[in-house]
Amino acid sequence: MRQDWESQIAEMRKGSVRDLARLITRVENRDLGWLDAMQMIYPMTGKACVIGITGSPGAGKSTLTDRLTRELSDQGFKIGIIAVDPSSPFSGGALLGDRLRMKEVSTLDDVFIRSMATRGALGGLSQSARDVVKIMDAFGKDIILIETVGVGQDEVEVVKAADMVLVICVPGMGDGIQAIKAGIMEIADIFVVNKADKDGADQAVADISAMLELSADEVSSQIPVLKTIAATGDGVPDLVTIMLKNFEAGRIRTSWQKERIKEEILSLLEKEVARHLRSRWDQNGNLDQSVKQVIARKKDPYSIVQEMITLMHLQ
Ligand SMILES: Nc1nc2c(ncn2[C@@H]2O[C@H](COP(=O)(O)OP(=O)(O)OP(=O)(O)O)[C@@H](O)[C@H]2O)c(=O)[nH]1
Ligand SMILES: [Mg+2]
Repeated sequence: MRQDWESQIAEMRKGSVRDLARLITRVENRDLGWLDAMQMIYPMTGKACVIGITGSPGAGKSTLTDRLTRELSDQGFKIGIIAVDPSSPFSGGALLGDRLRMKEVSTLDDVFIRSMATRGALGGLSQSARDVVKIMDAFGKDIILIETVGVGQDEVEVVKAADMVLVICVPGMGDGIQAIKAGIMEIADIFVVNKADKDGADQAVADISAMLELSADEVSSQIPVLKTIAATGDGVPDLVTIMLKNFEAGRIRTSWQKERIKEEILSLLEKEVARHLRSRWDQNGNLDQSVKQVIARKKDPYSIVQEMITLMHLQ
């Protein structure tokens, strides 16, 4: 089993896109030995810059991601894209839309796109995104763009995996900047007012700038607010320049690092312990047994949990 992972990782490192895709799938599925595989991959990571792109539905995130990819690709960067799809795995509509919009960039050399459904991720969405980031990093991607709608808590967690976060707004939102979750505004490193071809773009820039000035801390008042027309590519080169400058200046979220790693270890542990317990219980029939006892009112769920905790020497 270990050998199997090892050879796939070696092929991936040699540049096999097929093995890259399969590795991601196997890790997402939590195939046997996935933790070992990630252990092997981890030392190969740490090079890629991760950029979160978020904002309200339809703000133009995919279109902008496409433009950014082309621009960065032209400059010689190898790009990975993670598109977090807000729809359920069953509808797949938006997924198809994103695929179509990103079709052009997907044919570029050195661009690899991976879609991810909000629901159904075995290890949780944010952990899945973190795993995929690491695998793409080990593959040799320089920049990894993560597109996600900034609506749910899960999605907010996903962008927290990024070193830099772009929040995409559109004109005419007025107070509607609040349409984006408050938590998202706080993690923005760059604000982008997209669809600047529409009325009210300058007003939107002014609103956001005013909001940033209101917040007392110095960092917020230095956050850039840019206009783009993703549909035509206007403003995208300037955005790229600022993004690259931020990276060079080391203005990335190292402040989060500690929290992020702590959270990652805890959530991995939580999920893995639960998964192991569940599969062991499924196999030895203890869970079924306990359920029957509860139905017969011989036991209650609380004492069953208490017994398990004692058994695991957690208490
Ligand atoms: N007028 C105008 N339309 C734009 C611009 N950028 C994107 N659009 C259009 O806005 C619509 C939504 O664009 P997407 O890129 O799919 O937006 P999104 O934020 O990825 O959407 P979701 O992923 O569904 O939340 C599309 O019809 C785009 O063609 C722009 O700069 N100006
Ligand atoms: Mg999209």
